Amino acid sequence: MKKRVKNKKKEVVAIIGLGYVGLPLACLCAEKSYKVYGLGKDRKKINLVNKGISPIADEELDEWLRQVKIEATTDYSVIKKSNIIVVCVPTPVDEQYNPDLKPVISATEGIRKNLKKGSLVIMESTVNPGVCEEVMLPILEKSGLKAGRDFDLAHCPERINPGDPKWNVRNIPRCIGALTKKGCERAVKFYKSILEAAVTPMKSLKEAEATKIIENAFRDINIAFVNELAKSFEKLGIDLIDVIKGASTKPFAFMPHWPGVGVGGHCIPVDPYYLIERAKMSGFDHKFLKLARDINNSMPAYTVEKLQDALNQIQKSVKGTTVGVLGLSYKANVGDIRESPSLKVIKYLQELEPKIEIYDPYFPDKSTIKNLDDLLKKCQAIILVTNHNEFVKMDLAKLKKYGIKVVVDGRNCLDKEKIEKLGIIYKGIGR
Ligand code: SAJ
Repeated sequence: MKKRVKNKKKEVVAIIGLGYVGLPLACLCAEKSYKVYGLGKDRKKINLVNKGISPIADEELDEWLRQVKIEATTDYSVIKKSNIIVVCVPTPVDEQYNPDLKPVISATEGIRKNLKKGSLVIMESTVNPGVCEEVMLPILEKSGLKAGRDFDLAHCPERINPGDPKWNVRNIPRCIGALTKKGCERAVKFYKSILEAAVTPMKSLKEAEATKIIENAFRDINIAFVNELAKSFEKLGIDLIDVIKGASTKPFAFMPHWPGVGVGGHCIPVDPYYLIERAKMSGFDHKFLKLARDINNSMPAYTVEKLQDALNQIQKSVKGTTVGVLGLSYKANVGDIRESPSLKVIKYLQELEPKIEIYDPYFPDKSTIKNLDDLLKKCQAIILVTNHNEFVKMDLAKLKKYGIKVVVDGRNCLDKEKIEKLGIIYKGIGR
C-alpha cells in the first residue's frame, strides 16, 4: 500500500496593508496555496477584497482576486492563527518631509497583541536602517516573547513598480535581512516558495533596509542631476533631451534619467528623507541627498515660471488667462496622486490667479472638466504634468483649432517642432 505522503500543511500568512504592495503579495501567497489573511483598516476595501474585487484600479489584480482566496479582515486576532506576518503599510513623510512611522507602529502594536511563539515577522515597507531593530523589535518584545528565540524578525524591502508591464511581485528579485541567521533562512525559504526570481540574503536587517533606500535615493539624485542641467542648458541654449539621448549611446557606465516638472510618488521623493533624518540622529549630514531633494522640489515652481515667461512673450499675464493642467497622477498611466508635482503646480498657479481647469482621466472626481477636448476648448494655455497616453497621443492640430497659445510640456513628451510650426509657444523642461 503506497504510504500516503502527509500533505505538509503550508504555513498561514497574514499580510498587513492591502495596497499596491500587500494586495499582489496576498494574491501570490494564496496562489501558492498558503492560507492568507489580509489585514486592513478600511472596511469598504476589506469588503471589496472579500468579494474578489480589487480596491485598486488594476485589471490584473481584479482577475487575480477572482481566482484566489484571501480572507480580508480588520481583526488583528487572525495573527494568532498565522505563522508568517508581513507588514506592507505606507511609510510616508509629513508636510515638513519628516518620516511618519505611525502606520508602522500601529501595525506592530497590532502584531504584538496577537503574536504567537514561532512566528516570523517580515517588514516589506520601505524604512531607513534601524527601524526594524529600534522601533519594531522593542514593541514586539512587549508581548513577552524574545526576538530571535521566540519569534523571528526579517526585512524584505518591497520593489513594486506600479503600472510596470514587465516587473511584478512574482518576478522581481528580492533581498532579505534578518535579526538571526535562522530567521533569514526561514524568510528566504518563504520567498523562494512564492517567487520566480532570485532571493538574496543580506548581512542583517540594517543592510536590507539600506538597500531599498539607496535604490531610490540613487534614482532621486540622478533625476536631480538632469533637472539641474535643464536649468543650466536652458540658459546655454542646449537641448538637454538631445544630449541625454547622445550620452545614452554610450553602451556602458551611463544610465539616462529625464528632466521634468518634478518627482512624485510614495517612493522616490520620500525614501531619501528617511535616511537623511536617521543619519542626522547619528551625527551625519547628507548634504548631497538634501540638495538633490531641493532641486527636484524646485521643479514645479520652475515649470510654472516657464508658463509665465511664455505668456509674457505674447504680452499676456497668467492672471486672467485660463490655464489647463493636464494630469494629476505622479506618473504616466497610473491613478496615484501621492506627492504628485501636479499638486505643487496647481498651488503655485493659484498664487498667480489664473482660471484653472484640471483634467486627469484617472481622477474624474478631482478633474474640473470631463474630457481633454472640453479643456482645450476652454483654455488659452496648458501645462502638461503627467504624460498619460491620452495626452501624449493627443491630436496637436486641436491645439491650434481651439486657440491654445502656450504649451508647457512638463514631461517633454509632446512634439515640440510640430507645436511650434502651429505658431504656438512651446516650453519644455531642458528643451
Ligand atoms: N521621474 C523623473 N525623471 C526620471 C524618472 C522619473 O522626473 O527620469 C519622476 C516621475 O515622473 C515620477 C517620479 O520621478 O514623478 C518617480 O518616478 P518612478 O519612475 O521612479 O516611479 P515610482 O515612484 O513608481 O518608482 C518605482 C520605484 N520602485 C520601488 O520603489 C519599488 C523605483 O525604485 C523604480 O526605479 C521605479 O519605480 C521605476 O524604475 O519605474
